[in-house]
Amino acid sequence: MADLERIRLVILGGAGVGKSSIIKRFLFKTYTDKYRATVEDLFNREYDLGGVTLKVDILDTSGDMQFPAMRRLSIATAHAFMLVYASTSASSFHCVKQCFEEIREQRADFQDIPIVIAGNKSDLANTQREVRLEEVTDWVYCELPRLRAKVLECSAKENQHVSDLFKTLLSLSRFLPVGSNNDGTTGLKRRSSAYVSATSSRSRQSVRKGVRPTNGSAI
Ligand SMILES: Nc1nc2c(ncn2[C@@H]2O[C@H](COP(=O)(O)OP(=O)(O)O)[C@@H](O)[C@H]2O)c(=O)[nH]1
Ligand SMILES: [Mg+2]
Repeated sequence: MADLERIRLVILGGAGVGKSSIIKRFLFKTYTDKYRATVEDLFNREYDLGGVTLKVDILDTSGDMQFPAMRRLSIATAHAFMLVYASTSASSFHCVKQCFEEIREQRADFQDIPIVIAGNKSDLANTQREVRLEEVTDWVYCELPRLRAKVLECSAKENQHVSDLFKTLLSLSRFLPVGSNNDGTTGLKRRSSAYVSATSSRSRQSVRKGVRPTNGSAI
């Protein structure tokens, strides 16, 4: 029987930055311009990594602070985070910094947790940009140099770099070969410490099961 690995990705960031759109683009290849606020949604997918079944849970969160208990639980149980801002909104980058502070406060192992910072709405950046990519990379690499973190710009609307966000998270989590990221880590080597500490946690949210990829290579 194949070995089973499990990873829980938690998506955080301000309201309206495109967290749900990124997930829907990635899992269901759909996109809508309509906005519907999220409370919390859990999706899951399984991938066959050649003898190892990788179960990926993706937790979509609300962008506001109305549900502090849910938020604390989501941070406590994450193996990896995607922090999303919109390149068109300076305040949304500020919100990402706040999310990171929450992670730092709650997780003693924060330096070991894979984090991808996603600058969404890059399709609007030519005309409406408020956050420069260098500003974000400076923040990550100067202020938080030892973190397992990467920054990527993306567009859920135009499907740019959306799957790269998830590939990078799994690479940083050591589940996929890092390939061109060239950061010295190697693939399928070991779990993050966060993985071990949260393995037995159970989700209390409603679960929407994603369709199992037939070729196991959607990521
Ligand atoms: N132009 C543009 N709009 C986007 C993009 N991603 C999401 N949106 C829009 O931004 C709004 C908020 O998206 P949503 O995914 O619900 O944000 P969330 O609150 O972070 O989950 C919606 O109207 C989306 O259609 C994108 O990449 N480009
Ligand atoms: Mg949402």
